[in-house]
Amino acid sequence: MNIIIGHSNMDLDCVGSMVLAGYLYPDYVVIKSRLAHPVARNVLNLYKNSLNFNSPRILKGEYINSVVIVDTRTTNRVNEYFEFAEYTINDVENVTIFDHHTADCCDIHGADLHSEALGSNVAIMVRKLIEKGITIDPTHATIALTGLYADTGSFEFETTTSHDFSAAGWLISQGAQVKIVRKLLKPLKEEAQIDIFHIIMNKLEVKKILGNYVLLSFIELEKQQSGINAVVEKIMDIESPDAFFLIVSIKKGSQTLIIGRSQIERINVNTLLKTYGGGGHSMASSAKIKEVKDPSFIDDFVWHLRCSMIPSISAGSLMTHEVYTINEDATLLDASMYLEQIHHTGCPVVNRDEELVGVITLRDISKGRMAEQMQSPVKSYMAKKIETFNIDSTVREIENTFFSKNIGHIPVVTNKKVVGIVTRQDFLDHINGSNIA
Ligand SMILES: [Mn+2]
Repeated sequence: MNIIIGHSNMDLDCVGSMVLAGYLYPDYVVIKSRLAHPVARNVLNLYKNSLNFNSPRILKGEYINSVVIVDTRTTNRVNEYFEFAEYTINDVENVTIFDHHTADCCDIHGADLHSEALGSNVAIMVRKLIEKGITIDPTHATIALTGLYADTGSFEFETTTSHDFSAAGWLISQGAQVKIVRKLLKPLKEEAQIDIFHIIMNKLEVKKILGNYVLLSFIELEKQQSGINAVVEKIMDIESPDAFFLIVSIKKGSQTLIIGRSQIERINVNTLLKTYGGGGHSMASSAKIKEVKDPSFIDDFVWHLRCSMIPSISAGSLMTHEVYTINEDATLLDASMYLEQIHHTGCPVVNRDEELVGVITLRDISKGRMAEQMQSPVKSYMAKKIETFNIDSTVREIENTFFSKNIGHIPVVTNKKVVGIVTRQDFLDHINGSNIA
């Protein structure tokens, strides 16, 4: 027998990839995991008739010749499928893998690995279908597109590539319906999810860890609840932290679940949760600890983050060190000539002790010119209430300032002295990635 499998606890991208693998290997039997994410389960139920997914039970006593694996490359995520077989994945002769978890190490020996760092695994499958000139059924295109949306966060995750967009285009050309995708993705349908949402929100803790804005929540449940991932997504949407960790202590089966989400490349939740035996993506990962933790665990966990996280970029690393300042007693005429000489539209003003006292701009000077006051000192026309950063101001604080205030450059101050300046352009260069230290 030849089979197609995904990973345990199938998600939408996994289901979509399995469906598409069925077109690449039409005579293979698709085997489903016993576990599926709630949103994936909805899709499995709704499309039961057009999905020919089989239980792993049918493998009992069968000899498996070839296996196609999608959306994972690790043994422990496929072991479940071999429960009924008398051997493991590493005993199978022909293994072909299509997987986008390029950061994971492939421990399935001798496998033919098709690995591409795309936002969704579905996009890898679509590329293979296009190469082979295979067309697909509109319903299957919709299911695949749903997986693609899920794993790219509707194209908003940083891992999204141009191939994900192209693959989405191709799926739509095959008849995929975006309006159905939207319905299938919609989280928080069930009352229980809304309850959990409120429990998590009530326990939300905000921590600034090495300049990163991290949210944490520790909750205790009697038994495992489905649909928590969707709740986590919702909270990411609403709160928009750099990262969010939900710790769920579950009495029944004595276990603790840690779910991690990140929206910036610097915080790799997959690496951070590896310590607890976790697995997943750099942006979404989870770990299961086989004991019930009490709320004090959150302190241990924060300590772990403090030791392992990459510090956020701060004003100190973004700023331009060379700063032109002018003395508060200089005249407006001096200041106008000085600004022209340094090609700036404004600069910080300092007192005799080199301490920052204000900012003077060409606009302030022109007010003085209109009042024929060009011999007046800078200090009588400068802005005295000014925005400043300190060396440790985080990118998030810098972003907030540039988003909310119409200011082009902001002095960085240590002990009242100007040590640098962060300009709008410095910030734009940073978010474009050209200035990431
Ligand atoms: Mn995936």
